[in-house]
Amino acid sequence: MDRLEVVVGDITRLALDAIVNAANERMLGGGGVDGAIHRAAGPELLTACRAIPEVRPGVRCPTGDARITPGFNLSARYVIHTVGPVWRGGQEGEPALLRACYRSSLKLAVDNGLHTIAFPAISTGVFSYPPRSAARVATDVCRAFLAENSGFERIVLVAFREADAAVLRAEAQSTA
Ligand code: AR6
Repeated sequence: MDRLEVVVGDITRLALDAIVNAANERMLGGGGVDGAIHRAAGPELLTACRAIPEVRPGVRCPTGDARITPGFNLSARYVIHTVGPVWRGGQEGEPALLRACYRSSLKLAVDNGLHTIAFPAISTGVFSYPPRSAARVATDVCRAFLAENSGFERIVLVAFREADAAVLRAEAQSTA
């Protein structure tokens, strides 16, 4: 299915309707791809994140959920912030929560009339989710979504390094 692509590179450079941020529940920035997106978008992104109401103290976006802001200085029009699970061995609902990240981000894209989106490998950095299992979740959810949403044009899975891309491509092919 060629509407699902794997590319290697820096997600902040992509000119799509939305790029997805691997955020945390506070949504006030951090390291990894979150830090890169905030740096590239500029300080208005932090202001926009602060304006998102907390659902409970310190939580703007619960794990598995997603929120949308403009992209400001990015080439992408929007940033969809989602919060992946911290890997704690796999028996604490991590796969369902990671699936929920991809699903809620894609739903938010559709609800906002968007047609192209890029995802980083959510949870596979600081949050330690095993890359191969995470790649399986990402490709499964994206394929199922594209099958049900024929008008959606493009989902790009972004690998930061070539080794990560190989894992994603292997999963994308094995579920084709
Ligand atoms: N473009 C694409 N992918 C990237 C980029 C980039 N510019 N930079 C890193 N990656 P991580 P997480 C890859 O740690 O595990 C933050 O502090 C990276 O190689 O960014 O969900 C947040 O504030 C890895 O494959 O996100 C949270 O507190 C993937 O992005 C926490 O980290 C995800 O790594 C979230 O941890």
